[in-house]
Amino acid sequence: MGNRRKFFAKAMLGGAAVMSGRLPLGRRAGGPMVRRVGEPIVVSTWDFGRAANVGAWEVLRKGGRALDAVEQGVRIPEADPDIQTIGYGGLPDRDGHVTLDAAIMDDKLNCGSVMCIEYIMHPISVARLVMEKTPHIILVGEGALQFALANGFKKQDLLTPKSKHDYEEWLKSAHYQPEVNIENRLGGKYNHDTIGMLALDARGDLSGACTTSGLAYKMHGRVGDSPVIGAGLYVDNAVGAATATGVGEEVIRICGSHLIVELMRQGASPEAACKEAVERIVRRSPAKAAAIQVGFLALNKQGEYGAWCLQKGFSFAVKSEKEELLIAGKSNY
Ligand code: SD4
Repeated sequence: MGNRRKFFAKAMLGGAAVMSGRLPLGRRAGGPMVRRVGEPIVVSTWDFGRAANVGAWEVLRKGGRALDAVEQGVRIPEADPDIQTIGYGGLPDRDGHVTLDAAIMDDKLNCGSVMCIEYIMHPISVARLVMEKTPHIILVGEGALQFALANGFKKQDLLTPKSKHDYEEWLKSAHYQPEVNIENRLGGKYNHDTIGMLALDARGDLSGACTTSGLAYKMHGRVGDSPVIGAGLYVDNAVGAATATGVGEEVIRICGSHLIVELMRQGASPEAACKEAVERIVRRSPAKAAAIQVGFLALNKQGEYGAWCLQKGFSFAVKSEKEELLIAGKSNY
């Protein structure tokens, strides 16, 4: 069996016990071993997380900060024109604007985010500057763009010919319905969505980053969960970190990432905490939950990681000194 298939198989095996509901919160469902302090690790959402993790690892392996690692890591998919869900090449909103959301959070509850920013390839770096250079946490739209330009970012057209073409095709029916794994159906090179990345550095400090072009063909001005601190991303250096992907409205409703960190604080494993967050979404509306995708990924202070999602098809990538994995997220459906 190839490595990739082996890892997927392992993930599915571990899932059987959890899905049967026999494990209460706080018990570990198999999962990776606890690592020693000083062993860095990075985890991130979807297949494109593998390439992003390599960028983050360059920082971590030299003893760099988790904060620098997550920024460097997610800049890789932000700059990739073939990824139609993040940064340059992202699919536009229904009016043809590529609007980006991003958030970053460090080990001291410092955080920064930009919402609905246009023309800037690396919103994550703007979010970091909001965190470090302003008394604020969030800048939106035109104000975020002005701030970026004043700080030396270049204004660029982010709509690639491929995304323009797909948008024009979509305009023919202009039917708006967030679909499960929609980008896969649109024939994108990568199967989905937002990158959320969480890292633990050699000092034992955690940070996280989350960046996206949001749901394709959303209403102009719509902001998802990704730049909302506590929804798409949350980091508490005493406990752990979590991030989200999928239909952001459902993640915001339950303050998904913050919820997961609080569940880990009470003793839940990363996977069990992610599963409980998904189940809150299901409990609210089983019918709706069956038709959308949401996935959560978490990393705790000990370097243990776990994920859970609504639908099959979510993957997450892991990189440490010892491991380089792509793992299938366990799911409800
Ligand atoms: C959003 N959570 O804007 C993001 C996008 C995403 O699957 O991950 N879609 O709602």
